[in-house]
Amino acid sequence: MKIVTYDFKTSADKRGALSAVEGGRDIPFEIKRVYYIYNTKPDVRRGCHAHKSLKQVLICMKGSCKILLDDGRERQEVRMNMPGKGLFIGDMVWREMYDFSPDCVLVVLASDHYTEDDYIRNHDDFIEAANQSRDR
Ligand code: T46
Repeated sequence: MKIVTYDFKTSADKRGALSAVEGGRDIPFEIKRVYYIYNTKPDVRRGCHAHKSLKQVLICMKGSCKILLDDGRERQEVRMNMPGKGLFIGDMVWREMYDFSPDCVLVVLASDHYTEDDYIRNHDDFIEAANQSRDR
């Protein structure tokens, strides 16, 4: 599985750092929703689902966490700890987020509004759907 990441334009000087993310330029979809995950408790695992059509870019604004990506054939772990970097997660990719540092703030840019209908929350159902979409 090819892991796609983006390095956002970052300006750092003696005052600190500023990273910029521009819709229509830096993100491969129109951003329709932004949400953020924070105050995560120790030893929790979030995500554990795939999306039928949603595409997202995850940015770890503060702290660190790990993301497991599973396309039904391969699984890869990505460590997130740089606010100037984005991780693309396409449709039909199972994701799990874990090992959150207590200060972790994970911002997500999403290609569509929230709807529970887009989630596949059972891993066996995901494998079946991933195999079917590959056979098509
Ligand atoms: C994803 C990973 C990276 C909303 O009301 N609006 C929203 O936009 C979202 C994302 C969630 N919610 C509600 C639904 C649940 O009652 O917030 C609650 C927690 O959501 P969930 O358990 O799905 O959160 P995570 O961290 O397991 O997964 C989230 C996203 O849902 C998911 O799309 O890819 O972050």
